[in-house]
Amino acid sequence: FLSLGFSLKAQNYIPSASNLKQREWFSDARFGLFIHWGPFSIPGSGEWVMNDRKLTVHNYTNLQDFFNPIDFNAAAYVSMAKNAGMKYITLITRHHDGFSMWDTKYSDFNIMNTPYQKDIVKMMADECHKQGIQLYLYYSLLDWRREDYPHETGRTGQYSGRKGNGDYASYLQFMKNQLTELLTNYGKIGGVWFDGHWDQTQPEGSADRSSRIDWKYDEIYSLIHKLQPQCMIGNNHHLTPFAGEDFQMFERDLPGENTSGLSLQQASDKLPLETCETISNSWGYNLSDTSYKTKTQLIKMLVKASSLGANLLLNIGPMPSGKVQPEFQDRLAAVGEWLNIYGESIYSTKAGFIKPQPWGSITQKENKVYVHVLDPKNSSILVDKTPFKKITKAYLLKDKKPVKFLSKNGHTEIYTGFSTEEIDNVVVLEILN
Ligand code: FHN
Repeated sequence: FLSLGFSLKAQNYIPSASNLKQREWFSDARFGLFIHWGPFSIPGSGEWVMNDRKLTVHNYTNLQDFFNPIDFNAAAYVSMAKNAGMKYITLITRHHDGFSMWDTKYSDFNIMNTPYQKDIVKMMADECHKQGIQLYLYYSLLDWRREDYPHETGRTGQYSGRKGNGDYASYLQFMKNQLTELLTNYGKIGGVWFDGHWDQTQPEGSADRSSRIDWKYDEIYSLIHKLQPQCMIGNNHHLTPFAGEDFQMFERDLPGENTSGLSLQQASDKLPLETCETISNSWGYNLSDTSYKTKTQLIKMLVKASSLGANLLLNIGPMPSGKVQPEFQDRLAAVGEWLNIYGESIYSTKAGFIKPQPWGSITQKENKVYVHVLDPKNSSILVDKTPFKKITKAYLLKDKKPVKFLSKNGHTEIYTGFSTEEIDNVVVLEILN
């Protein structure tokens, strides 16, 4: 039957104190690493290879025998993220192909049955806890292998050769069992990142966005919040957040923009926001995708996300061996170097009092307004409707060099002479409210 995908019981959700604290931590963190990696990386055609190449379950399962990521080093991954200035990692634990990256009792299609035989989630969790970075877990609601997933109503995974009509009660129990493992055996988890709800809805853009199945999110969400009350729940359903969710994500778009056609929903003014994007164009390792975003593009994206009050979750698709290609490593390191100087204007900031402008955007915290001049074409920048009484000081964040300004009747003009070489000329305005 048709349903929005959640039941009314979930409406009664009251986040715990630890959950509210975790939300605050998350909003302050601003920058995270998304990792799309698993046996789907082997063919080098992205994480949708099973569906795109119309592979049957029988044939796809062979990949399990080849997954042996001998170059994977959890400590190096976590250090790489930390050096990039990232505060959390969102790891694929199970993507749509149904492969589990941990030692699970509930599916044979898992990392322990590969030649590698080591629990990747455990290694990452241990290392994250050791190095003081938080771990979020991506978990697909959609499954292209299991017969009990309602594949007959799903929009994808139609070439798998599965029999039957699905059995959601059984599939739901399977997901609950796996989520219980993930939230019991790996220490503190910052959040769970669900994906795949859209498989059961009408295509993006259609008026009817209801779900063909009742996912019973109230049961899934309350289980998670019971096991780890602080654990934040986000669901990439591309819709207005459902009751029981703790953050809202936007895929390949900044909140309020809809260039990818996936983000028609309004940004919540109550929940923390996150926007996810990839460094190249693919999420999973893709041999033919060399469209790497430049460090300038990545930094501007991070600045714009922050100025809209959102985190940036930036993705890499490691190679099948576990090696992270130098194009990703270099760009992450470059953003980290930039954050070493400009981090103050990103971490723990709030959305700017105006939306991004052609010249750049604004972030703010306490008595400081950070004016990010990303495109200094004109000789001065006009900031309209400034909601403070007075500017007591204006200077460049980089070297504290004073910046000339004129502030009158709620309009502030900042005289530039800014460098066009700089990715972002950050002007700090110290203000009196
Ligand atoms: O189908 C997935 C895709 O492979 C990837 O994981 C992205 C990440 O946001 N989410 C889905 C598409 O909405």
